[in-house]
Amino acid sequence: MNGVKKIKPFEEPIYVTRPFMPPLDEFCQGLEEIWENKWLTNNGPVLQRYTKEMKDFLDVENISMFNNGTLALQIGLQGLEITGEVITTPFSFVATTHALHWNKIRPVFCDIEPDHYTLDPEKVEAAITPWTTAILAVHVFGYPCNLEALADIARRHNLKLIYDAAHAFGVKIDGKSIAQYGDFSMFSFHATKLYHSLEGGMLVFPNPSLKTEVEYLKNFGFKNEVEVVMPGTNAKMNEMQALMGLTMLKYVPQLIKKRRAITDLYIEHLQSIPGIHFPPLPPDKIDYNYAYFPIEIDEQGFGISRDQLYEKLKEYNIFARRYFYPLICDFACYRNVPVADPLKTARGVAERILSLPIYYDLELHQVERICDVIKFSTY
Ligand code: T4K
Repeated sequence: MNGVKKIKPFEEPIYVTRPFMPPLDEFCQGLEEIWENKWLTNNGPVLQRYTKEMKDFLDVENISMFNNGTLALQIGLQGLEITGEVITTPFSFVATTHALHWNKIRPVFCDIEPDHYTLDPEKVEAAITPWTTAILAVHVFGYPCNLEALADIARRHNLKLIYDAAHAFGVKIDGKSIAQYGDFSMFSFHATKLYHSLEGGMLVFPNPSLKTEVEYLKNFGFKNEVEVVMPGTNAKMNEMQALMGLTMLKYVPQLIKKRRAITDLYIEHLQSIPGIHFPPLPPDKIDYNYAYFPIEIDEQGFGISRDQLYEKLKEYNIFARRYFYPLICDFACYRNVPVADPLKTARGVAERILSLPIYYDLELHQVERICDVIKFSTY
């Protein structure tokens, strides 16, 4: 008899993620203030408070808030005046490369490491040309890149080092925020992230002079009422976003704790299943944020392919996602970008990867049921 038939599909869809919603009354208190003072955007008082609290939270001096992570990244690149070629990963959300494209920068796709899917420093070094100006690395799924090796390459070759830290909010290395690495780090506060501001983004950078530049760029280039000093755009964070971000900040430890419990349970139930692999947890010196729970399906060992499992889960109302498949270099708009490296690891991972549901409101008994469906999916 087919074992899996005995497991009932979920009545409500289980998505790969759901946003955490802070207590409504806390948000409403802030809304009353916004209603009262009628200041909705353009560096309002809530954003100013939020910015200050975020600086304290991360223990950093220089930050700038944006209406989303994509524009933050685009503007950061423009602020640093990056041109020519930038070495980057094909294993990310497509916005990473789009931000280069919008700055007329040529992406150079480079392979990743097999364990945590971040840029492989050896491959990065091999991809450097006279036109290379920067490395754009991604802490994909919140796993820190090989920070020391990348910093060493950047220093030796005089390149800028930029981190797309969209997934890495809350990650620390030896107690220091991951935001404190590189020439800047970009964080996304999109609704699907473990910590969000409805939509939102943030740049963190060590050099205070970048602040003036990015603040102009995100506000049409205005220096004051009558002076426009550069052709900027509109990428400001509004007061509703700032309020959500501010309200959420104190919940971050609690959100990470729950995700850790979910991760532990997935590992406990899935680790002995042949053909299922997952990245090792980062070493002890890293406070990980458990942003995603990616697994790799080896069809030979597991019995069905990643795509068959993905479809099977849907029958049970479970909507896992193939983050990140296809690789960015395989999207129509980037297919013509020359790729020197065969991207062997990235191609393999993209074929096998599946991100399982993980979010604050996911109950542990639901995680067990998802694991049961996976376990019996090959029967
Ligand atoms: N760099 C990296 C490495 C990134 O991952 C991202 C964004 C960026 C840059 C750009 O940052 P932003 O400009 O977005 O700030 C989602 C997110 O839209 C995207 O922000 C995120 N990465 C990417 C990894 O995931 P989709 O197309 O998978 O989202 P969607 O709408 O299919 O949502 C996934 C699931 O989440 C839904 O099935 C249900 C649930 N959901 C979603 C939303 C929007 C909710 O329950 N409520 C919601 O409001 O891209």
